[in-house]
Amino acid sequence: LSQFIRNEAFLNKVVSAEEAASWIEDGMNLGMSGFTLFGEPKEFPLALSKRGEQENFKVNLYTGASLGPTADQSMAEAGIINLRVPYQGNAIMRGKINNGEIYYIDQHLSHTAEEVRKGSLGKIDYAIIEAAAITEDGLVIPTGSVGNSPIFVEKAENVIIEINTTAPKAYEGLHDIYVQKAQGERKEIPIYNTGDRIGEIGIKVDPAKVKGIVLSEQPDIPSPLFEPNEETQKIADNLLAFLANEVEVGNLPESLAPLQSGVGSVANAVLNGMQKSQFKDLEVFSEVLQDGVFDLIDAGIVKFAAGTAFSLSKKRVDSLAEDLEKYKDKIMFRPQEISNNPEVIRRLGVISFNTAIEVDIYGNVNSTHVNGTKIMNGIGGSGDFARNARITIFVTSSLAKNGAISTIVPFVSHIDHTEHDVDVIVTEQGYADLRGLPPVKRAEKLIEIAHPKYKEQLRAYFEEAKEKVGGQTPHILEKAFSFHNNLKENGTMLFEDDKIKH
Ligand code: 0RQ
Repeated sequence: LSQFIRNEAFLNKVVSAEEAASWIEDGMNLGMSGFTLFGEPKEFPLALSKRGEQENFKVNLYTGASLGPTADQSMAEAGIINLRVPYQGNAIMRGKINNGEIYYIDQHLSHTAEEVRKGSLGKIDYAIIEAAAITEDGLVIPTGSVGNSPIFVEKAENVIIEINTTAPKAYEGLHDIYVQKAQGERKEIPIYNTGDRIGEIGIKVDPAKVKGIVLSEQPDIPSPLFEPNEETQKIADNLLAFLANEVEVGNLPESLAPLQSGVGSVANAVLNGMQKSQFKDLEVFSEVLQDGVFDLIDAGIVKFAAGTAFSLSKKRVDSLAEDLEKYKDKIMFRPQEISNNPEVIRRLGVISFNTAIEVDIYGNVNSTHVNGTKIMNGIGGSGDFARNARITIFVTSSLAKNGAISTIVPFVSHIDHTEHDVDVIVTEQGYADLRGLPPVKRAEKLIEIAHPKYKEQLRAYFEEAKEKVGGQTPHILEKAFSFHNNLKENGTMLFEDDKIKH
């Protein structure tokens, strides 16, 4: 035990997960570590969920981002969550949010720490943080994510630390914990290069606040492996063609600019594609580091990658301890308030690419809601990057649900990223570079990359809107959701021929 808890002040605090769970009361606010299934406590939430099966209580759960089966899922199933903030991605939890059993605040991931600091989410009763070790100096070493753990620990009345004895030793030294000061005491965040180290290797905690230490042997849960398929490959090829053109015309060097990539299949296909590209000496300034980043480091193409969390497949989880030793000086995790910070994103000139659910003909992007109503996951960090990046790219397949849905529509049913934030849209049909174009010209470009079976319908709407209504951004409001209404009534966005002509 003394190799994990190296400071005596903490040694006599070890308790069972059940005992720690028994301290939680109805209505409490819990700040938990964890981000994209990495770095979340596991024994504690399982014990709390078990208690919830016998007793009636609910808590508000704040985290970095999405948690996995042992936390988000087990707690949702046990019915013990009142409010969830700021991101989730679990099917069971999503269902309960959409049927009204759980409240959810879908928040920019760089904002949550400041909301906690300001007190607008209430006081944090307990911070529950997974750790690889507690050092001699009393620093808590996080595991595969930092997320919002520093602010939760700072503001919490009580802290529970879950030491994961299976965590790779090389986590120690990987993190760069810089905590933003309160308003009035702030200076610039001194990151001028992706790899600048500005903080400590762990989270400072007052031993008096640590009420208990729980031990865990549960490893992190791997994410699915996203192998490129024909479609995601085409989207990736189109995005890479856009970047290659930027290099060719002299807008970007071959090292591009620090990259942020969303999670999922297209992001992985793009990173895969970069292995065979002309780009070199790349840097990653992102939120989540997935398999593709390690592959690019292996291939000598990425020279440094900073983020706030891993999201890795089984293969990379299995080799993580070895990879971390190998790449210790090439990878860094910061709190999400810093990894996603607008000031730093703007200073470094990040190129960002994230996935859209739907895009409208003027370039507004919906990343979160199906048919304007049902939440999918959340905005995550996509807004932090989209508003502030040097080039903001969104990718999507032009069709969803076997062609019943066109992802390019007259008007998005929910707006996460406005036309003012969006530079380039990429589908398997090509890319639309919207930079420097007014709305009516953006529409021309966007209709070009819609699926051929929906192009005529989109063009008919656009032409009618220009002719009958006109204006800066032509819309016929009665028909702006005609695609969505048709989907609801007929199971497809595709009109019969006579409707296209209106
Ligand atoms: O449905 O799961 O039933 O098959 O949406 O779509 O194509 O598998 O794509 O997994 O990359 O998810 C935007 C949701 C895309 C994700 C989103 C249906 C589709 C499928 C998933 P099924 P795909 P992905 C970094 C940045 C927001 C957060 C973000 C996301 C399912 O990327 O949550 O960017 N992004 N964070 O069939 C109805 C449409 C649809 C649709 C797709 N127009 N209408 N259903 N689907 N388009 C990460 C973090 O911040 C942590």
